[in-house]
Amino acid sequence: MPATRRQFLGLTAAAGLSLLTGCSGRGPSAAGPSTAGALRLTAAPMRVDLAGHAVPTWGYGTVPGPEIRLRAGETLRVQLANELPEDTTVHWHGLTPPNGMDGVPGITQDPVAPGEGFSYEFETPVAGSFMYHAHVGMQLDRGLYGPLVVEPRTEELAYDSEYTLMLDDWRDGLDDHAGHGAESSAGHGAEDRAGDDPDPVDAVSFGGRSYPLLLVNGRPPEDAPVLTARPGDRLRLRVMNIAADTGFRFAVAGHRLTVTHADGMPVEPVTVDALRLGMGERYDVLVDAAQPGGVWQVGVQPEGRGGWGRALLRYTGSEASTAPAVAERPAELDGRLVSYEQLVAREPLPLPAGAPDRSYDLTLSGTQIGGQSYPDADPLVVSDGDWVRFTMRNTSAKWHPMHLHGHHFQVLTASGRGPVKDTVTVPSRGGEVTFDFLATNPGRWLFHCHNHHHMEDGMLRLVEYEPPA
Ligand SMILES: [Cu+2]
Repeated sequence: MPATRRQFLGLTAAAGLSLLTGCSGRGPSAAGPSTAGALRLTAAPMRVDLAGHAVPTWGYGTVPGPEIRLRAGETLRVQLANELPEDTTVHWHGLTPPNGMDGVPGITQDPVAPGEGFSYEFETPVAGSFMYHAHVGMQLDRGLYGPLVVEPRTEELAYDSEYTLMLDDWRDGLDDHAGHGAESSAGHGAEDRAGDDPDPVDAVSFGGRSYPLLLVNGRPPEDAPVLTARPGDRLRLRVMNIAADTGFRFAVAGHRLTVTHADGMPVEPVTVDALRLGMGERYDVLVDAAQPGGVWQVGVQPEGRGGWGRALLRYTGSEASTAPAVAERPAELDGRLVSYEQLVAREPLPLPAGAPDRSYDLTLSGTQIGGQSYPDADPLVVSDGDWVRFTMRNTSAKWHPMHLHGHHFQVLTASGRGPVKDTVTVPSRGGEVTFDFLATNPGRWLFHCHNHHHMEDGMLRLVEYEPPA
């Protein structure tokens, strides 16, 4: 294994590496209490520097929070300390822990009160690019999120360095900074309801609230994070959408993207010009630094609203090169977009032959799932061992990224081997997506839209395992 691959150049890694536990490859210690060596994650009020404006927010010390990185089969141990003035929990987005570790207040655990703590501990057998975030009310809309990477025991991909890029929409703490880089298609307080807004028919829109800033790794476009590459290097980018209300298009000027993982799960490599990520979705891509040098725009464009986010790809030896203008838009954003139909799972779910044991047809309408809004909603009942199929048809005007806790599902595509994911975006105005999963993780799990405003408005159902007969 080349040494360079071990140099994790994640832009959040400086904070993360010093906090890493259990990443030595030696495995968890057999002796001592389980909290020994636990990563301490403190949720507290803080300030984040947005291009020179220090604005108040809540976070885990930095925005994003420290990168948590471990290897497949190791045990995640996080000691959460709550120094916020209200309850909190941590959810491990995309991981499939036992139900009691899933971090959903009132469903899988008691909320963690101010001044209290909670120990999260579970094995992480599946490698991938994941995220952690608070799961109480709109806390995610602040800075309470971070990246979580589980490395495989044996890395099959060859690359020289890697970066994690977390894309976010931001308004926290900006109330006193009106006009600070603000550009929004909706006025402040122009709160929409999914499904009855005036979007043009062909618009791709994931939300409608006002977000003055779009951040990449906690930084606005005027203070863009920088990825560096030597000519000829191959970079791995883990691109994650942690926004509350914004779907993004993502491209690197002058470079193409080879998709290797969807929501952390491996797919047959597909080379595209741009990604589209609904909230909660992640893609791993390889980027060949095939240009002779220069500084290149990594463009992050919100779907269906104004605003702009970016990072920069800088070739070493190009320090004197002029950086692209802040708003320079890569032409690749209009190129070939990744689609679920193009993606073929390298490790499909072991679905049996025949037909699903249970099927649910769920219309997404407004902020209802199957005609019901939580908490006035029936659980979607499954039995341990079931092969379950969800078919979603979206009749609203918003695109809805639907996220299932505790399970990976397989998206049904023409190939019969669609990508294995945990969040899937259902297009608006008649868009339809079907996925299958195996009910092998008993408990009560959330199935919800990852637009947190939609979720707060009730776009959530519980998937509940029947008690064993
Ligand atoms: Cu939604």
